[in-house]
Amino acid sequence: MHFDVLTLFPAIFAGPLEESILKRAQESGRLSVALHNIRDYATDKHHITDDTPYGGGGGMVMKPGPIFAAAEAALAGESGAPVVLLTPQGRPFTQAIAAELAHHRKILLICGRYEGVDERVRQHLASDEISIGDYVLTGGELAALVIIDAVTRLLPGVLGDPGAACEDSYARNLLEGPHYTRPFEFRGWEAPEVLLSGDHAAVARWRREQALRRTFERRPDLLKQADLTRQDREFLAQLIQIPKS
Ligand code: 6GU
Repeated sequence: MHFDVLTLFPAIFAGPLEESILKRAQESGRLSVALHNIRDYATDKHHITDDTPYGGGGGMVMKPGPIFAAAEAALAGESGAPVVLLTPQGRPFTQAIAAELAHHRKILLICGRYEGVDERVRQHLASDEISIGDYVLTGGELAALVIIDAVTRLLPGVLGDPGAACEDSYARNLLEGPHYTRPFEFRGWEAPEVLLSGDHAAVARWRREQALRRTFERRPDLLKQADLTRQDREFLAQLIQIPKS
């Protein structure tokens, strides 16, 4: 997967891309990220990238010219790559969108600053607009990193365990249940016996029930989209009758 990122602040990306799984994904050739400084595409003497809004009012608006020029340089005549504008007005980012983006070979991410981007970027350059949640960030850079991270871990070979990405929360519309590791007893708090029983079917059932319980308690909205067996539904029905046990 190749990401081209258009930003006024390329240095924001250095830390997250140089650690852990994103670092290893680049080293193994599964991920590449090209950072393009929008300022380098401003043609005036002072490399100005924003201007006051037509019609007045506060704040500044990012000029269309440098963004179009940077995008055209990054795409180099290629067509078909998603051009994603990061903006709080975009569609809410989800695991399903991450999975959809992971099918592409190349993605262009445009980081807007929060005050705004000239509307012609949305209308005539972006093919998609994404928001990472209902709060306002100072710019799209952190959102771009969130998308790069969520997409990269879905690419084949990026996670050590090939099943990890489809097992996790949200892929199945269920939250994960609790995890335990050694020691068995920590400060008087014991791990659940069933996990040490060696009974794989009992462990699998317990984990499933914990995931169902946690989702029911914290995110009941997710249960509507989850793939539930008859046994799952019976367990949930029982929870509704005796909620806290
Ligand atoms: Cl993509 N950009 C900004 N500036 N704020 C956000 C966001 C994006 N997603 C949530 N808040």
